[in-house]
Amino acid sequence: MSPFQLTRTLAENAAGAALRADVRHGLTRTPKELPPKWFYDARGSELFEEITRLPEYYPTRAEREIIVARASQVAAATGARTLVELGSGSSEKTRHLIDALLPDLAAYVPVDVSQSALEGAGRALLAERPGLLVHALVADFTGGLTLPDTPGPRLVAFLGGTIGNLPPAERREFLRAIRGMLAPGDALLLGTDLVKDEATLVAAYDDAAGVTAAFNKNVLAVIDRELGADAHPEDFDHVALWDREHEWIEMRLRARHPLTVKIPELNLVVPFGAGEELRTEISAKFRQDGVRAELAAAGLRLAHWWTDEAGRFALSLATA
Ligand code: AVJ
Repeated sequence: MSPFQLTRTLAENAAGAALRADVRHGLTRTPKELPPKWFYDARGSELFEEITRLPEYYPTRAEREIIVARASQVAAATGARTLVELGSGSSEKTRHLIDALLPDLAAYVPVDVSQSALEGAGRALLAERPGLLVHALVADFTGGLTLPDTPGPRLVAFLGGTIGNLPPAERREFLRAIRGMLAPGDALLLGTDLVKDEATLVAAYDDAAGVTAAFNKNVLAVIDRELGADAHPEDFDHVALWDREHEWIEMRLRARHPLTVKIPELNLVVPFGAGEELRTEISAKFRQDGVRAELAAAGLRLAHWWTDEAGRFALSLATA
């Protein structure tokens, strides 16, 4: 058996159909809204990698610090033989986890919607870790997953704070779906960004170099390319704000003047008033009590809570 396998549970055209549905729904409602997953074409993924290196964007460095410090404790607590990573992207932080789980680790199962990201990361990893089975899944994991038949116990990792992109009701559903994938003795490793002072949070989503602004506007380029639309990035301003009631960051695109966006593939003309905003992302920030309660509501028990030295970000280990 080849040490690299790839299973696609996402139809080639599923992404296209989902984009059309999201754009039609999100741009014909008030207020206008698009889900953040459409940022991540090749250019958007590159811009996100650039964001993770910005001085203002602390979450990636903070989470890496925790993983490096705690990987051996994760290994001891879980004894995992299969590591499943949801939204694996470049798998960069996961390497530390994999190295701590070896030699018991039999399989690494990265799950992502991007086949190219999976192939690149999977092959790079294999070159360095011969003997490890990498079974990549091209899948949309938001509705739960059928996992390949690899040895337990399993550790499911969902890192980066990406769970914060889901509004509370979707988070509930998502955690329940993860719970449904776990057998007794399996565990979830969850990364969450933490509530902190507003200036630090806003700067992380509105950097001085304008990389996050370019990332935000990239969703317009995706719509233009995929749906033949005529949105112009220069007609919009990047907005990042802290919603203190919901304790989340919102990113928006604000029309600089009255304009229309034509979307021929949807037979749609979308008017924007001057200053009208399109919400493109929420990124929720958490507290320990909230994480514990959300896990418990899904039938998961918080077993470990680790933060970086500065207390900016948390890694939770939960058991089924
Ligand atoms: C990768 C989803 C965790 O919400 O902080 C970075 C994406 N958006 N800058 C986040 C993002 C703007 C990021 N996540």
